[in-house]
Amino acid sequence: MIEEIINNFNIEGKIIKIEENTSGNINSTYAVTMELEDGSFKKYLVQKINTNVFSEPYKLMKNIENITDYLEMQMQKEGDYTHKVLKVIKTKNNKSLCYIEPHPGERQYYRIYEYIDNAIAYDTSTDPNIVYNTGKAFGNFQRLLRNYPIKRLTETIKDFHITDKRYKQLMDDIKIDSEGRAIEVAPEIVFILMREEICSLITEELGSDSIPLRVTHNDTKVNNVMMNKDTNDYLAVIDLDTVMPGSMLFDYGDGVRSTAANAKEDETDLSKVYLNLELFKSYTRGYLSEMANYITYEELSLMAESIRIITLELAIRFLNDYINGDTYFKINYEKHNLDRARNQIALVKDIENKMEYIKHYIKECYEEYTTENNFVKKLSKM
Ligand code: GN1
Ligand code: MG
Repeated sequence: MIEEIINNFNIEGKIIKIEENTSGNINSTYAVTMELEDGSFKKYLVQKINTNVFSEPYKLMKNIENITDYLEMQMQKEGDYTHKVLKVIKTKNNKSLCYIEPHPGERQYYRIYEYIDNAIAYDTSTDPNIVYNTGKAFGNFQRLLRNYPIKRLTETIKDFHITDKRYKQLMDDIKIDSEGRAIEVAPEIVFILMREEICSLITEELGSDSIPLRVTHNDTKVNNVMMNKDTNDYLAVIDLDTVMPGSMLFDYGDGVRSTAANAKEDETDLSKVYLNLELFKSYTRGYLSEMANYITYEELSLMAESIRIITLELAIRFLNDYINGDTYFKINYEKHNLDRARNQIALVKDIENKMEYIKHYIKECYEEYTTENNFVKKLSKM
């Protein structure tokens, strides 16, 4: 099947290897190696878009093409030839996607990216340098896109990080309890109920001057940055499906949640699940080294809370998917989503215990990276 798909694209050579990459929770990804006529090899990334999650794949690809073109232009302007941008390969009919119909009425959409050579994506990392560079990569991404006209972007998933809506959805689905699983997760439900008020802290003001809509990535996990294998500098930000208007707070918070957690998202030994403060500091430094001069006072003051809010949001989403019978995230075993939810709840608890330290460090780091004018203006309000 992959062969049939490749044939539709503007790609030379013959397939010699197909490897599945199983790290994503949504799309299916394959690395394909082609042998060219001169005997050299070229690799590509083939992805099947999950249309359950992304219902308008062509609009999604338009976003990606717009963003990658713009990023490339900005990087050239800045003379940055070290870092890379994802490159979309077009079909022979000059389309960004090809679709096949393996069964009548079932359309599958595929896209292809050029493979980024000499790169590696980590699922977790305990190396402060890698974490710093991950924060820098996402900070750089936002900085380069800060003047992009966001009206040109489609919302690929409606209300993606509207945490209070996620909360409400969970509460509605608990009432329906289609799988009869609610009783089993009563303690988790209570934990979330007790935090209702933080769910709207960011979204209430989202879109105003104080928490402006920006071009955001919305899935700033450590494995969504390709790192240079030799130097551990970042090479490129990937997984651009959820790039859309949003708040920098969710990107920053999710970056810390994902890179500074001591264990994987589905670790079941909860004694291993905590926020590693060294890594939190590295991520924050990387991020603010790019973005300190561009954030508002309100954004700055909510950065610490954003880590807690997005982690709670993930707990809500995983638990909701468990309650609904696991229809959204890919699972490897029956209680996978429940384990993920419990893991995220453990992380929220630890973040809460460390909140004062987190707040203090963000302020200190901001002072270090911002220019004097911004600094005086914003800190005088704190
Ligand atoms: C999904 O597919 P992946 O792993 O990049 C999800 C994110 C979650 C993440 C949790 C479109 O991302 O929002 O934070 O799982 N993506 C979508 O691991 O829902
Ligand atoms: Mg991903």
